[in-house]
Amino acid sequence: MSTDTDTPELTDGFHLVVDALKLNGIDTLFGLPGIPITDLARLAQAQGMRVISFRHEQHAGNAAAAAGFLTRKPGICLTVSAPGFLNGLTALANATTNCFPMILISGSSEREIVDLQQGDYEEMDQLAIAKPLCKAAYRVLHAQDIGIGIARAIRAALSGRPGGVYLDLPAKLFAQSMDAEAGRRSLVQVVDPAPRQIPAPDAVARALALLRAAKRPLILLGKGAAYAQADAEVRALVERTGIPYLPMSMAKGLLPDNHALSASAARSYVLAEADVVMLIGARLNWLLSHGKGKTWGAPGPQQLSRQFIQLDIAPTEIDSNVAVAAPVIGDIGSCVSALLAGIDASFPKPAAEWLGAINERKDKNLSKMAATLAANPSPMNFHSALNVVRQIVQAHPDAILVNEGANTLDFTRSIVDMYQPRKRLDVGTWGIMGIGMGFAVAAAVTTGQRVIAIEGDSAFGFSGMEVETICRYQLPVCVVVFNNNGVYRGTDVNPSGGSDVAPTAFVKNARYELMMQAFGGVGVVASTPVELTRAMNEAIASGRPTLINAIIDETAGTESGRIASLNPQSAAKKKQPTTP
Ligand code: ADP
Ligand code: TZD
Repeated sequence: MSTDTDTPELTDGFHLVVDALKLNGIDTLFGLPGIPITDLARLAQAQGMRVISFRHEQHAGNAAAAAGFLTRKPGICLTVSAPGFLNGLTALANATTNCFPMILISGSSEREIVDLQQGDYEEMDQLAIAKPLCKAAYRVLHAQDIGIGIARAIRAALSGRPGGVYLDLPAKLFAQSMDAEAGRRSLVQVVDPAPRQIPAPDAVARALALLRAAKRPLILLGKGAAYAQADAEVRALVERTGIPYLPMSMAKGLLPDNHALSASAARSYVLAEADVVMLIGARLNWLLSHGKGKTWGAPGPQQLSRQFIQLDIAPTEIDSNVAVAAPVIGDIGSCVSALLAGIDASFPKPAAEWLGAINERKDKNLSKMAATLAANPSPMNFHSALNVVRQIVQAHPDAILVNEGANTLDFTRSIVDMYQPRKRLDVGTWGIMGIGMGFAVAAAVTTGQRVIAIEGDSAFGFSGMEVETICRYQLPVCVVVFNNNGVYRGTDVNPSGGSDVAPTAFVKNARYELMMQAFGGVGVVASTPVELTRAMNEAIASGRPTLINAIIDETAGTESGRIASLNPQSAAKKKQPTTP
């Protein structure tokens, strides 16, 4: 194409990056501007993309990761060089660990100077640093390669096991200009970025044979199954086979938690007793005690004879911790559909004895739980506060629940039922604090639904400044800070008797609600379940950014919550000092 004056129309690196992202259906950037990407963010907004600016790159990165999980499109995080890149890198590594697709795009400084270590502005060999921490890392040096670079990044993030990809864009690239028509032709619209992977028929037959012979079968649903968006197929598999299932935390709601076949309230029993366990998009990592040990029953013939079926897209995941008798490799949708094709009305239902034993334990545990939830102690404890959240989520099953903390995490996971797929976002595979506000922003921006963030007071602190971001974009996020004055609890004292407080203790009675008020949002204190109910209902009804400072008994909860066994304790400190 040519202009009136016959000078060729030009494009440049800035435009090509935005055009390439838009061509691939990416409509949102999460980031933090600065040299050299300020104009990129500005142009993206000018070109109709949603650009969500954060106060710290880690939260922009967490938002991108959550957006990737929710949408099956890579979430994009845009940062400046060196420190901005490093701030985003934690989120990229976390996304990779969780199998969420995201792309961290960072500007970088002059290659010639960086590589000779001559001391450039924000000098750092970012590509080399990113490589071991993500699924793939690329650098684009020429404007005409931007299309290919972004296509490779999208494919790497989405195909096979999803994960984080780093894309390094040096400052010089953005200003490089080229003929606009040649630029347009250099862009790539990625065709079928997450190809279906059909499992082998013999693998499916092997899995079906094992299931058919099982006496005490169990299905374990992981966040890979939630991510796959094969909701109807997964539900059909559970219901047609009649096999009880356990959801991992982010798979909660894939089938409603009050489903008759949910074995959540009999978790320890089913893990210890099941003879055939079918994992669907879940890894046998620490969250499942690596498939062995006392979680999986007393050592002995029963544990040794347990057999695993594993549906996963990553073949190397199989046998990661214990032997898997029937691997089924493919995408969850294709694997579950293939299994369903082999399950007709003649497929044997699990023994009534097995289902009866599970139901008996469920009933007992659920009535015990109901009694605990009904208590109304003063001050509130985790249970009485979460009883409110449980009812609010039941009344608003569309809302997305973000959850982090230690006790706040563990109790919320077990008390608050989820009713729809992909409505629960939490600390994931690493148990990482700091995902809260980034995930909440992404959930609100990508789904338009109400978001409820249930946050330990320590957990909230990691991303608390992003309440300004929530207010700035007027997002319908209701943050509930479970304020018990410290990391875990607020009761520790300085063992030396010195004037510093204990390492786990915070300022007592902190006014977290004022943080939201500072930026024009609603800030409320709730000391009772009645006050908490009122404040949450108002937040949901208005959709206004709200922070509820929920006052929790500072003696409630335990150190490290339910994973205290992973917390080494000094034996030496328990000994009496020896006299010289
Ligand atoms: P959880 O923490 O819920 O147990 P994990 O993150 O440990 O779940 O496991 C998720 C698994 O799902 C990973 O092994 C990953 O390879 C797999 N996975 C992710 N997406 C898909 C998909 N679309 N199809 C098949 N497997 C998938
Ligand atoms: N830093 C990071 C990035 N992740 C972590 N998981 C931790 C530190 C260690 N940690 C936990 O594992 S939970 C937690 C920390 C600091 C906070 C617990 O306190 P809380 O929750 O106030 O958020 P509860 O509900 O009061 O226990």
